[in-house]
This record gives sequence, structure tokens and C-alpha cells, in this order.
Amino acid sequence: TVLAVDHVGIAVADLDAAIEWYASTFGLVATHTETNEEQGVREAMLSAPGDAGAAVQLLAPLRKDSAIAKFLDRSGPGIQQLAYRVADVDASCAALREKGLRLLYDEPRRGTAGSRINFVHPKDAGGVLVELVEPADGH
Ligand code: V0V
Repeated sequence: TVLAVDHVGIAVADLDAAIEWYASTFGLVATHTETNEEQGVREAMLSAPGDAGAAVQLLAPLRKDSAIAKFLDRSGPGIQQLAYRVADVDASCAALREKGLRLLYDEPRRGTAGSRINFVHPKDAGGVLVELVEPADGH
């Protein structure tokens, strides 16, 4: 079961420049930044001050062979993914597999802030790369 829209992921070429642009243009503040070697990204979570709702996640590539580098080459900067928060990513993946949807990983991998993540293939989700995220603190 989906608990909430957790974040919308946006591919950018330059993370620091993008953080600055979102701050000066929309007043969004970076609440967390992190490098995820396995995913090949430097990322930042942005929110409107005081808003605990869905975040904007800026994703910049660490390497030329990363998912974000490939996305930027093909599509340019823009929305790359929509992430739903779930209580139990293993159970959610099992339920979606049961419905015939392809999950990208056999087992969840590490996401932002120690979360556990998996992705539904965009061809099985209406053209949207859907991330499922189980936060580390179980919220
Ligand atoms: C590719 N396609 C997309 C897409 N990427 N459609 C919608 N949104 C996207 N982001 C389409 C593409 O145009 C093709 O359509 C088709 O899917 C298959 O493309 P492909 O060439 O076979 O596959 P790739 O090599 O482009 O890879 C796509 C996938 C890859 C989704 C498999 O990006 C991936 O493994 N993503 C999961 C990991 C990830 O995105 N990590 C970065 C975020 P046509 O042309 O055949 O019609 S890390 C993160 O979110 C973290 C850490 C976090 O939130 O905690």
C-alpha cells in the first residue's frame, strides 16, 4: 500500500547550480544531500520551508554509465522518477510482481538516508519510472 508521494526526482547536470536555482527561483531549501555510489548519483532533497509533504529530489550523475547520465543524454534535464513511500518495500514488490509488473531489482537496494528502494519498470507503469521507498525509520 502506498502511504504517500515521497518525492519527485529531477535529473540535473550540476547539483550545486540546481540547488541554487531552486532556492533563488522557488525558495526551496535543501534539507539533505548525499552521494550514492551504487546508484551513481549525487542528490539533494528540497522542500518548501516547513512543508513535510512530498520533496523534490535533484539527481546529478557521478559517472557517464549511470542511470541519470543516460537519462540526461537521451531526454535532457527533467522529471526522471516518481517515488511512493511504502511501509514494507518487500511486501509492496511482491504484490506488484503478483500483478505482473517488472521490478528492476530482485532485492531492494539502499536509497536516500538508509531507506530501502526498488523501481517498477517504466514500461509497466504508464511510462513513469516509479520508485518504492521504505524509509529507514519506518515512517
Ligand atoms: C528510460 N525510460 C524511461 C526512463 N528511463 N521512461 C520513463 N522514465 C525514465 N526515467 C524508457 C526509455 O525511453 C525506453 O523507452 C525504455 O524505458 C527502456 O529503456 P532502456 O534503454 O532499456 O533502459 P535504460 O538503460 O534507459 O534504463 C532505464 C532504467 C534505468 C529505468 C532501467 O534508468 C534504471 O535502472 N533506473 C533505476 C535506478 C535509477 O534511476 N537511479 C537513479 C536514481 P523506449 O525508447 O524503448 O520507448 S537514485 C535514487 O532515486 C535514490 C538513491 C533514492 O531516491 O533514494
